[in-house]
Amino acid sequence: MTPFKSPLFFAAGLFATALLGCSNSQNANSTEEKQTAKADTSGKHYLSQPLVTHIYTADPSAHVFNGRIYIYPSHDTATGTKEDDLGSHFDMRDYHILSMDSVGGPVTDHGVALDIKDIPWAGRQLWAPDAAFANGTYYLYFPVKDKQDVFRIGVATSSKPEGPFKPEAQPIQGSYSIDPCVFKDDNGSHYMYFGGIWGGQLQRWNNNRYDSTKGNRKPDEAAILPRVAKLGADMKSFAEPVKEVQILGKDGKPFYEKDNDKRYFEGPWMFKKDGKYYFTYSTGDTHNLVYATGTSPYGPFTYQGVILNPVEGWTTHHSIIEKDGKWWLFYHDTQLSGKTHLRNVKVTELKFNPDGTIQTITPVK
Ligand code: FUB
Repeated sequence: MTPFKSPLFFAAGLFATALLGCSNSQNANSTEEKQTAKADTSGKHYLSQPLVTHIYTADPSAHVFNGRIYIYPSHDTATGTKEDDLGSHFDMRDYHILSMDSVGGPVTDHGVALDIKDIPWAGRQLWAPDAAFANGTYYLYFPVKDKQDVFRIGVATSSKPEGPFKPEAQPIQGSYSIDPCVFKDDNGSHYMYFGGIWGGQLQRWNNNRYDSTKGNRKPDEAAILPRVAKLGADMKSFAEPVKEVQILGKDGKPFYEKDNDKRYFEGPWMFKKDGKYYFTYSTGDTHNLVYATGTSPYGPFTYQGVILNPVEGWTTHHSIIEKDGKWWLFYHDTQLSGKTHLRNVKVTELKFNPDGTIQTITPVK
């Protein structure tokens, strides 16, 4: 996660849409949130428009449950927390889940699904969540700093996809850092991918041990890798020690930190198409959403290319689902606010070439 000094952040203008018929006006909880709908005077062409405008939302993890699309986003809020290079201004305190029958249809905001005050071990900063369904139960996975200010990943359960969710008393044992993505393979096994560098603290973890003094890697050092662990049948524990996910360049060699237009930063997602595993992620400080492919959920994955060119705002984060024979990319930008920590989720179609490669999308012109 993100320093606030980036050129993209400062360049972001103020633009918004006045007419976004699909949003629900409930639950806006700050003056700033209520003032989001402004006329778009930027002259820019956005590929798509925010899914809701009454609250700020980011990091959309989309799933199809019972034939309906559910989106599990972060709920960005203007709490007034001072900006810093570790992303303290991303000071989110609850989750709202959104849903819609199909892309382009009305979007429902189901209200607060989980509040930080109800998570016994949480300190601050509820970041990008994900969800899964198994055992007749919906599971919400969420990163939050514990009371020692170390990011851990928690789990909460509900009988409904939209919640409300009840959190477990402790984080998942052995979990750390941010951005959980839970993938269900064809054989029913679930895997959690996670990790984010800089504000997400992944650089402090080596061999699953925490060292608060470890800083970011130097340009000629090996790039930090995302992590994976198979989930236990209870969906609340890891069934194995956390492993690194190898990402290789097309030359078969691992990336260095200086390969920052391709190396992993944060925001993992996994999907499977035509028997191939697609591991997708954000390159962070170069603002690309990229993908790598492999033949096992553990990797190694070979870098293939860019899915989404940089959006407005410093962060970029996504998910990919198939619904009714089409593939959809959920992402965010800062169209409504022009502020890097007050984002809005969007969706656009994702297209594949016959050989399985992905057509690069440009989100704003
Ligand atoms: O929303 C907070 C953080 O910003 C997420 O965890 C990252 O992926 C980035 O989008």
